[in-house]
Amino acid sequence: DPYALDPKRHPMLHTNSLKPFNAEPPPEILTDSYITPSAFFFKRNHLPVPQVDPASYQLVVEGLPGGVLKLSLEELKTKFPKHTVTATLQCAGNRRSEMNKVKQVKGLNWGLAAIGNATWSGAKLRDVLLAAGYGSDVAQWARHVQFEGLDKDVMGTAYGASIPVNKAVSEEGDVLLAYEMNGEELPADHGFPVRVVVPGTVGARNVKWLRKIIVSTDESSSHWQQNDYKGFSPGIDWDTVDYRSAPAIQELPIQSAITTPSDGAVVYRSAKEVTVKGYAWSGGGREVVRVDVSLDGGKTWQVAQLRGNEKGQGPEFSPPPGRAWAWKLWEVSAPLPPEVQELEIVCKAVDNSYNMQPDTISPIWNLRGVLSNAWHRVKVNIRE
Ligand code: MTE
Ligand code: MO
Repeated sequence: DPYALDPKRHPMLHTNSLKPFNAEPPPEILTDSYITPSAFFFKRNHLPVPQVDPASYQLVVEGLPGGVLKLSLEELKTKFPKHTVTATLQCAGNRRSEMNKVKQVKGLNWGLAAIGNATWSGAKLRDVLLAAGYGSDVAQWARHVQFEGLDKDVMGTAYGASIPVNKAVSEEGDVLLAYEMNGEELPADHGFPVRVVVPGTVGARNVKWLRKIIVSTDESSSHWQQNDYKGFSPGIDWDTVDYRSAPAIQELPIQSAITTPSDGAVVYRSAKEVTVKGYAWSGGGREVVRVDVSLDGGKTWQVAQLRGNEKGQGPEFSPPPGRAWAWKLWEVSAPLPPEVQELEIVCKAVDNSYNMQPDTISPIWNLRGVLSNAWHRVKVNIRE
């Protein structure tokens, strides 16, 4: 069993698949703290977790005129300044189960918790590429930076992905070769000893158990870059899909969801009030500037209170423009409307480019069930 050495996991996680391990926390845990504890952070593995000896670990950087650069873990930690970034990571398949209800899609049936927010620390990818010989001459031809993991399938093929070179080398891109998560060494499930953290970019490009970095004219040739993690029209089915016709997902669209109350929950009239909580985030460093909440299916709306970041700054805190990598948690308390037996609670977020979520799923339905970001709706029963 290639999964026999996989690490232990928290029993409260909802498991979507055991081998490989894919699991998400109960949604309400996400809004208990701004930083998602690593034990509760969703885990998305395509393959067995590789066993890595930190003493003999080597990170390989290829494709630059200076030749191949090899770095030990110690060198990565000591030769480059350590940076810390708070960034939200979301799987392209987050909220796929809602899309699945409209019409069947192919993929793990994620709920709304395939997302988490952590502080990541490590060397900047930019610094490592510069040390390896990246310069203006390379910028003339280089277009992509490819990553390869140490995790392999039965054929020996490693997990791989790539990002545009501009994102990789930009001073404002904040791409990390992270060796810490939430102030501790990376847990095995999250990529020990080194993973790429690409803030604002879909989970799939945040390659874990990083073995190799390749500066290239081309995107990664891996299955996950070429034939997966792409969006299609609702009219495309498995007979007509052409994966070459769509770009690989990189920056994710605006997203929000209600973590509590849960769908089907009961509130008592005697409580007089209902409190609604959730998360909101947008890709590409775009900042969430507003979350609207409705208790009547979208007829009337109120503006939720946004919770700022972990340093105690309130909602008035703003990250540098274009570098809003972390989510906003939000909350609304409202009196229970009289004479109704049921609430249909809805949320929708707005980012600083005024991107908004679509109101329904059908127009964004796609055969792989990715990019599921319609208004989130939960029904709640009121009991006397
Ligand atoms: N990196 C490797 N090497 N192998 C993987 O299976 N899964 C990717 C990405 N990086 C994956 C990987 C996907 S699809 C996602 S959503 C994120 O890791 C999940 O990161 P997490 O498990 O730390 O939450
Ligand atoms: Mo993912």
